Amino acid sequence: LWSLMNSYQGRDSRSIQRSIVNHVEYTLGLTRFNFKDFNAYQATSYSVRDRLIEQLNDSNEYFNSQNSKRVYYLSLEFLLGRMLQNSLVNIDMEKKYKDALTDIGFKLEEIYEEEVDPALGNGGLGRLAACFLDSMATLDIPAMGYGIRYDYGIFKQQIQDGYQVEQPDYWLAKGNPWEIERPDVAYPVRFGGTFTKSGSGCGVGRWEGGEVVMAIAYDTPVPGFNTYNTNRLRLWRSRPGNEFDLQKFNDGQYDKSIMERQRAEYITSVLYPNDSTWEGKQLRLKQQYFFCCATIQDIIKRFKLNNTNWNDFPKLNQIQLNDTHPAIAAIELLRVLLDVERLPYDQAWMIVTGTFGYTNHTVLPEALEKWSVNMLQSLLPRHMDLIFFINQIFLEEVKRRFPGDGRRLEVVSMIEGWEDKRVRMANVAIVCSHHVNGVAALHTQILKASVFKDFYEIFPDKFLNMTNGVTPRRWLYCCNPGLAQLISDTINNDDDWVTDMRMVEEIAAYADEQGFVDKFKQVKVDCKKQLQHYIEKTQGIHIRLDAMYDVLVKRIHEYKRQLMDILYIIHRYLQILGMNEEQRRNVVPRVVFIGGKAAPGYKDAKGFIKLINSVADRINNDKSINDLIKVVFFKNYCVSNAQIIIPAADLSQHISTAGTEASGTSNMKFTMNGALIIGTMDGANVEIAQEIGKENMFVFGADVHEVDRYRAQTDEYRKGRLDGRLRNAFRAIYEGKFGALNDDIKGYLNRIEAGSDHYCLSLDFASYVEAQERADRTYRDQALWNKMAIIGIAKSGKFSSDRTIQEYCAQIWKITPKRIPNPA
Ligand code: DL6
Repeated sequence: LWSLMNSYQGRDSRSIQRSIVNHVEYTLGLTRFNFKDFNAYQATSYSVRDRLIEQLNDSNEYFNSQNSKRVYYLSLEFLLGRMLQNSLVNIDMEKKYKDALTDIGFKLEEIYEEEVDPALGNGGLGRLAACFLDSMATLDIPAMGYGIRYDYGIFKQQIQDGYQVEQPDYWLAKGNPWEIERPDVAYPVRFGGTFTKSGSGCGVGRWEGGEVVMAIAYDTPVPGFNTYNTNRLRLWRSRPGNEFDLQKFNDGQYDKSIMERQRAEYITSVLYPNDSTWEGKQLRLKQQYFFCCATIQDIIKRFKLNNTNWNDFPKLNQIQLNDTHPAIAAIELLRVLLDVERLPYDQAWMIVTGTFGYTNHTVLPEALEKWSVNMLQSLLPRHMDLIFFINQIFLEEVKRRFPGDGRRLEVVSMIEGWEDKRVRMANVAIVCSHHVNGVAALHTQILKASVFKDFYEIFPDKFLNMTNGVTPRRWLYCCNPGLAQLISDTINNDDDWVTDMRMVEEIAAYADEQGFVDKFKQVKVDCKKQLQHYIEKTQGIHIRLDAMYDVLVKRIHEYKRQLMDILYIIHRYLQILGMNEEQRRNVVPRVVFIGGKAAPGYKDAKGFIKLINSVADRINNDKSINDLIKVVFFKNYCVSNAQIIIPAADLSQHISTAGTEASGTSNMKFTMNGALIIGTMDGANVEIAQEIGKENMFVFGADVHEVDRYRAQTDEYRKGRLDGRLRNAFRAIYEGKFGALNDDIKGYLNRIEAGSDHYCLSLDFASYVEAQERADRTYRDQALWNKMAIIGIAKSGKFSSDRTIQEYCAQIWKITPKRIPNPA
């Protein structure tokens, strides 16, 4: 077969064209003499995928032949974004494809726009998983991602009368050229039924009956940048099981038996659109177990290809849990080792705790998953039994180490409550893992000091920090080619920095050099033009170029405080209304972009969207202020339009109440693209400030301790201290300046006025206004502004996800890169 190596795809223009045209004809079944941009996109993607498959297969063969240690990243969400450009860039063929396509009458940039944005994630957590895949492949780590192939990704957001309306995102409607369906990789997954136990202690279980569905694999190749290595993202789709209810069939209930089989397909139908509030829906638990069960079978099968000694399992397999969503995988592995492989409990437990790591992404209590014991028991009886068992052993150990500490037992127990018992999945994940990490220094500190304090005292060595990062391939090189070129030209004329972001530090030396600064300014203007064009095209709004682009884009949530931003805009608008001509000349014109999706059931967040749109409506139509402020609700914020808005931003807002945002990752992207941050000392903002210098940001607001003290005060106290400017903004809303009031938002504002201010808007408003004024003053001094932006870019190297993955490899997974020889 090696003699057929030359059947590998050629890299010359003719071969590229031939492969595209062949796909038009043989894969799409169209005529090669007449096809549209979308077909060109499909055929180009298939052509690129062919190359990726070669690399993927070779990488996989190589790792198998070496019995390589592997990392498995388990995540219920992968927010991948478009694949074509990223793949071409990573395999270093963007230019070749561009030229080849131009030759046959297509523009690559236009073809990029034909791709749907695969959005199998809610926000930060899913996007982080996608960045990690890119970095693991780039760093030559034998790794795989495992998740769910949802039919419907995160909903598409439309705005009607200022309100969010959710539209289903059936992203597969026109097919997905990036995936490879693998009907040959399929595993049964059981739900319900009964289990009987023999033996003492945890015993050996026999689990029978219930419903069996099949998990079918769909693989997406993940190429690294500047390496032949290509990893695999394996997503599972549910299909009816092989067992057919013959009884029903024979009873003449043919249609019913078919319909019951179809129920199996619902499991992977839809991504739950909540990013922080957790609801105990049975289907969600089914999704979690479904994908974990298939994944564990797949991992064990791969392990058994080359191994027989189970004690080698943790040495060769590391499984990272992206939050608690896949935590049931640890119990599933335990179950298989005990009930299928018949290992003794102590050995099985050692294997489980040697294999898993758990990443926490939130401190919000409502986001910590808890499953009803009854639900778990009926769906996964053996797993519930095992959780009771390991909990008992764990609590006995805690009792021994902390005698008389009943409170601690209560807190660390995996089971909560008496009548309505629930399983705390975070506690399960902590006990089952060898390491538990937070995603930014402050977040990890909070985990140790409060959220998981009692666990930290039990397992001090388990807890560590892994500050998040983002891939510079997508978030700089692809989305901002002008800046990427400027960096390459300035530091060493090539792209080494793309895999070593620390190298970008060199550009700090040019922050005062006029020639460089002019080029940087031009890059920003070009990006702003691109955004201007996008807004005109998608929202029909014309925005000026010569304004500060002030951007707040993320999921809409009380803790992220979009409300504070819009209240500030109202304050600014009222101020301008009261100014004379002379004073107005001094105002920095701003285009304010606020964008993000609200969870469909989150009434307050949806109320904020309505308020933002109402304010936009009034301000944008007020000719008297002459476009000094323009407010744009940036619709349907997603990965592909993030790639447009982030490079264009001047000011970028990260204004969560201190102690609530675990990390944030868009703050890193904005910094890499030369936007200045206005932000609180929360999440990764703290480390960004350490790296680039607080003086290069507009930092404001209470720190975590001040927030705690403020929250401990009475409503009366807070009411007495309501900021006057905030009160005026409320008045303007109540008086109907921004249209008819939605009762919910009115109630919300009333509560803040009455002193119920959990997210500390009133506490932080004065310093927020002051920081905004500092931003204005700085913007008037363009030389200073650009210098700060350039230093931000230069010192953003730490926030490459390559650094993050290197830390995971060294400290949690204990794995080293394995570079596969390039056959070319
Ligand atoms: O770690 C990725 C990302 C952080 O940057 C955000 O700060 C955090 O809010 C987000 N967490 C979630 C919550 N999910 N759960 N559970 O998306 O994670």
